[in-house]
Amino acid sequence: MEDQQIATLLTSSAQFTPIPGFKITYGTAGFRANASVLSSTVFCAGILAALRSLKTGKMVGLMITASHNPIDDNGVKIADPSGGMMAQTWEPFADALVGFQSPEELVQLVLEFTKKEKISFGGPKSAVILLGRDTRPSGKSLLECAKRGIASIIGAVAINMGILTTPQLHWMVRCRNKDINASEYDYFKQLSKSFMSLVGLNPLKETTSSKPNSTLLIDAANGVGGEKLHEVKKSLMGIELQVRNSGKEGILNDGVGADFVQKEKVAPQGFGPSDVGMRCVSLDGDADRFVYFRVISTDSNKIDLIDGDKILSLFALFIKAQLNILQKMDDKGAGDQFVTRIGVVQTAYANGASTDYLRQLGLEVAFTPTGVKYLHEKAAEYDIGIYFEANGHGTILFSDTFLSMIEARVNEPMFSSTGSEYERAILRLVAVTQLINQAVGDALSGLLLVEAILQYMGWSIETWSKLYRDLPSRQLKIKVADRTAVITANAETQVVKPFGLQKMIDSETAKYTKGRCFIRPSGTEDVIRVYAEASTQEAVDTLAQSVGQIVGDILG
Ligand code: G16
Repeated sequence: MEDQQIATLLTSSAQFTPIPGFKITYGTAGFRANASVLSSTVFCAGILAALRSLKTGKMVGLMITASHNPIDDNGVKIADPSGGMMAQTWEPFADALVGFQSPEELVQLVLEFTKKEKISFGGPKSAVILLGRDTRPSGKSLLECAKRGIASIIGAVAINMGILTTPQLHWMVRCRNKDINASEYDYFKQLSKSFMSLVGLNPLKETTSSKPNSTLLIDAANGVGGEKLHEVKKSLMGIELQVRNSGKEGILNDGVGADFVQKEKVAPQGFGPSDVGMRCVSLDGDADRFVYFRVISTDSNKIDLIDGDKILSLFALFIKAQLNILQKMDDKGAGDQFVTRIGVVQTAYANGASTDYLRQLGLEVAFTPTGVKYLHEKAAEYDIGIYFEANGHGTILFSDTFLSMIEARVNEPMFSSTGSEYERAILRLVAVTQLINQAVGDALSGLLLVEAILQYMGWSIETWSKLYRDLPSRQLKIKVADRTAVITANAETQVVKPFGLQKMIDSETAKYTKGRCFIRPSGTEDVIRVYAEASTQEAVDTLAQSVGQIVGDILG
């Protein structure tokens, strides 16, 4: 068997040797680069996915996307059987594999790794990989490269799920490994069913004056989210989704989308002064992130941004409110205490005001480096873990213990689904566990949860926005000769290398009231990112500019 496997790998890899000198690593969210140089990388990712499936004995996912990056870029990432990101312990092998210089070297890398990981070829279980891609023009041909990589592992099976959002693919992998039906139809059905049941459990408001506007304007970044939202819309009631930038109006992520709106803090194309007073949301290119905004000026594109930190705060408030109802009833002898450890997870990009607010709510706040793979892992340590990056990437995780606890309550003989506020609080939590995508951040399910909660609270977008006041902040991207020259520590808040750079950043930051500033190499774009906060917008703009200048001077 091994001889046959070696021969297959030698033949297939001979057609995919990497471009000499091209270096790529498994970054914040998989491999990403200009699509024209990715064939060999995606071929290797196919092999990697097949090996991962053989190792775990379960289905894995392979998604072709570069999410928020420009249209000419593309990328590939692997979803583990849980639906989460590939185990980080496999990243060094992934990096070595894509750097192979000859078919013989690739075979050697695969043999060494499979020996170390005790993966055997030709065993009773074969590898199964679910494939998905977003709407990028390069996606179709890159998917073929992935299939060729998968076919290089004898017996591995690729199932093409077609054009999907990234979270849809992660969700499908998670569900199928639990023997739950997971077609695209099932995904849409679950979203609409859980949304409608959540909204149906809202307290009846006596007046209509506090009801939020039922129309939501959506910027779909000219990406895959647009066409999927048209499907979601078909089965929803009580909310009107008006989708713009759904693909034909412009270029993917160009002046549109969550990344643009969050970084530039202006309305995306297709939105403007005529939208003043409306609640708006912006997705990114593969619909795994979302931020809300409202246009605030009748003569400019200025917006009030409601970012991932405020989405996190809204989710945390709602969940806490439900748990409070349960605990109050438990205190009156309604059953065992609900002992629930809630944790929220943020990154250094979280606005300082949001962290203060969450702590005032009595929540435990943890920090990790940028990248869903880190936040997700941390959030999974709690009974209820809510994680969000300021850029709108996040979700809520519920532990198995918590899920069994609420399930047990629902199954109590006296439980009535039309009953008390206690019972309705339980059912709301059940609906949230079904609506939110627990595999990964998902703009479609996330925005429906926001909408349901705003209806529950009877809040307008302004009320939500006023939960706390963001400290003025600014983000910049600096092009440098080699971004890997920057090494950071302490959840990316301190530069360790180049030596001396952190001292310069510190002395610049010290000049500003409430100043905070850090830099880090992006894991998805070829840039160094600068983030700054200070007490006024003017001050923070100057701070970011001067640190950007220092970075440019030192790193060239
Ligand atoms: C990806 C990751 C996010 C990360 C973002 C930016 O998002 O999934 O966790 O925040 O990249 O990363 P970096 O600052 O390293 O470039 P997406 O939406 O592009 O997949």
